[in-house]
Amino acid sequence: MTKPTYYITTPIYYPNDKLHIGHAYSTTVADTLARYKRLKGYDVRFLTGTDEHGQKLQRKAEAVGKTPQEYIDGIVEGIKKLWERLDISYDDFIRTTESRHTEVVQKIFSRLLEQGDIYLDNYEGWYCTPDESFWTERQLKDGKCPECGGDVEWVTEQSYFFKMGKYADRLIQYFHEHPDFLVPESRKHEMLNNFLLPGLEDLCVSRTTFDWGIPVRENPKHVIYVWLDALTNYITALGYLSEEQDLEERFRHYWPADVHLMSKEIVRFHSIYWPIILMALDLPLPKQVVGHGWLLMKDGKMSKSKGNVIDPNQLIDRYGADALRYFLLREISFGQDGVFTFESFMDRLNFDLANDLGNLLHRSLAMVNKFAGGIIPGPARLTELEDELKSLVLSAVDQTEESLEKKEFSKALDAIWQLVRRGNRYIDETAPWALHKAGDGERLNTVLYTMFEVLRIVSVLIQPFMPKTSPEMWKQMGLVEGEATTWDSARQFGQLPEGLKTSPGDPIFPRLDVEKELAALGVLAPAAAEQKSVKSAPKTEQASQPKEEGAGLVTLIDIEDFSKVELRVAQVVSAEKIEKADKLLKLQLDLGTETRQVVSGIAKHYQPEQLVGQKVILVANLKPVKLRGVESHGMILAASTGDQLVLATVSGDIPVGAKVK
Ligand code: ME8
Repeated sequence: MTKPTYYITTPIYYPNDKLHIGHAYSTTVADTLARYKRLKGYDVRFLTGTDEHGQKLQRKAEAVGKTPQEYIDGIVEGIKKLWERLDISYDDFIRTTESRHTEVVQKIFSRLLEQGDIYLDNYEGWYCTPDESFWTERQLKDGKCPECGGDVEWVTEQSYFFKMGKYADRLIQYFHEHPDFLVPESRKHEMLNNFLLPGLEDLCVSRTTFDWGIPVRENPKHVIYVWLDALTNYITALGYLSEEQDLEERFRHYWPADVHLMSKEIVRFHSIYWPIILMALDLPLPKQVVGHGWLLMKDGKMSKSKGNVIDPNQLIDRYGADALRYFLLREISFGQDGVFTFESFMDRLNFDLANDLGNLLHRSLAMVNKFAGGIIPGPARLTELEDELKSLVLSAVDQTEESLEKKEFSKALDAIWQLVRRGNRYIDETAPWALHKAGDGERLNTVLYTMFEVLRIVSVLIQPFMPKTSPEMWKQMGLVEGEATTWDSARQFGQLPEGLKTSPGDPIFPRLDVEKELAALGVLAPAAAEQKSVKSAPKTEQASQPKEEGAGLVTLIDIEDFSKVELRVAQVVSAEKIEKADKLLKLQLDLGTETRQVVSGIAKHYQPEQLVGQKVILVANLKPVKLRGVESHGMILAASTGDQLVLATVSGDIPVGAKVK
């Protein structure tokens, strides 16, 4: 049986500088999808590359006294190295200066010229060099480029133009007939309302004011302007119009693309100009264009001039590729903008990776070593507890797949982490040390086996996200790749072979001292970090001193203290009473990127069914605690006086996960 194909692309990045974590984000997302589809049995083609022409690059190279090609070659080497370090499993890396691209772009241009889609005219308008974009007077914002806010130049020159308007109606119809063509939905409305429906202007596709580009064969003083050159990489890399028959066949095999991935600022080029170019070439359109959000810093978008650019290499050097991949995929709600802070990065590493996953592996290894000579025993009789775990496994696999299909990476990881956390609780509940002491060997064997079976299933499910961690876990568990590590094996509880000889290694994710790390990364000066840790010592003592309510003593805090508290809007998905705790309710809250369990002392004031659907305010960064044996991760806010208590709820149309400030 032939495998279904899956062709996924990232943008081809400008090699004018080293790439930052924003670029790493797009590429990691594409890689995760490519890996997932491969595991699901698809014939995957994953393309990335570099967009090497244009005035910006030419100027940059001149500024450092190099030829454009010399300059670019150095940067591209660094980009390829970065992708290798980040375990990006691309099948092809296209460079637009390669002849397999330039020659085909010339053929495409000639064909479009011949069939009258491209014509020669004069151009006058505002041009933004960094963005390689033309703007009309009306589109400028305070005389500056509306995209990057930079200076624009008035340009008058002879140019070739593409008749975009000719295909606009067909494209509008295509948008309507293919509701999944452009996601998220909001970007579709923006494209229709801002560009397609008001009427498309023809697109300038050649320039004469610089020569670092692909010459127009019919008129070589023109070079092909960057978007026609850049977008066509998605077909030239496959072998479109190649004279080699197997390459042309490869093109027919994989085209149309399943997903073109990028962030929102270039959605216009991919969802309007690119489909129109394809229509003019009589080629099928890509199945989906996906425009994700931006990774921002606290002070806005990353930019060299602000000096807030984060080099992914710096994080990989210190924490490994999987830590960075996990953070990017887990922290950002796909499609929306997300803010990178070192603090949130450290928190994810400490809580999710060290405390949850790392801990589950290492305590399991330590126990099998202590109680079973390092050999994973076979299970005896399974009890209700193991049956419950089995059904959680199935729902975790379902949810992971469903979320990956919808590109909801954070939700997929949340589903896997529910299993990781349940695994840790299983150990607490079954207390293998007590079983050992009591000499209950049968039950102990079942528990030890089950712990490792959960670990095996987790290791299988995290493969697309964290490709180095899975094999490392297998190594320490004594599992050979291919043996109970296929994607489908995650659904089959009990596949872990008995008698595996474990070999514990270093902790997969050691716990970090946040302040030391921040100092090492240059976020905090070392002296300040030291002072901070000294100062923070008595804090717990202070906190433990009882404070009298209403005693009239108000502690003043500054805005920095307040900003440590992360308040978010969360929606109650379910609520239930907790046995033998008449004041407590157990709530499941939807935070957009994850589901949180919170125990709240409101049972005397609210019936569970009253709460479902309410949008409440959650203190999201409280350390998890157990209340009457039930884990609570966060606290919801309420106003109270005497016997009265009213929950702080949010009215109005605000999405879950929104910050309360
Ligand atoms: O636009 N957050 O190249 P480029 C998230 N050559 N993603 C980000 C990001 C951020 N802060 N910054 C960059 C180009 N990206 C053209 C593309 S395609 C035919 C030609 C990612 O080097 C994101 O995917 O400016 C964005 O679309 C891309 O890098 C822009 O890369």
